[in-house]
Amino acid sequence: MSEPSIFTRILNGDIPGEILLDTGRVFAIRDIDPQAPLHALVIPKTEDYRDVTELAAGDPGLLAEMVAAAKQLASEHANGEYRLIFNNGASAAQSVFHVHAHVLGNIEENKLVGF
Ligand code: DGP
Repeated sequence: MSEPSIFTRILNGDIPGEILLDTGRVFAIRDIDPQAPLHALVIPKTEDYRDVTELAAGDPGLLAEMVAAAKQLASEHANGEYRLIFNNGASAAQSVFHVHAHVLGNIEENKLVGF
């Protein structure tokens, strides 16, 4: 068994983190290095999928649950609009290989981050 991911350790309460949402199969935390007033990470509880390509092939329903969670976060913490980013692979800026979506909201005009 490999070590639990940093996100699983936050979910389990082993390291601190602000859990914003828990829908059963999906949870959300605030990003430690926010790039917008709302910057959350939506994460499936399973670590079976490294990235969104694997998730879309293996469990598209779970991917749809992630999108629904992103919308809920944007409604609760922003004006309902949101930017959704999946980094896929180290050369595409992915650093945690437990699939997650970045949800950004309330982005100031001309402050679009490039990650
Ligand atoms: P990515 O580069 O797409 O794999 O995104 C990983 C994100 O995870 C990155 O934006 C920072 C965030 N992150 C890493 N470690 C922690 C942590 O310990 N706590 C929280 N809240 N976020 C973390």
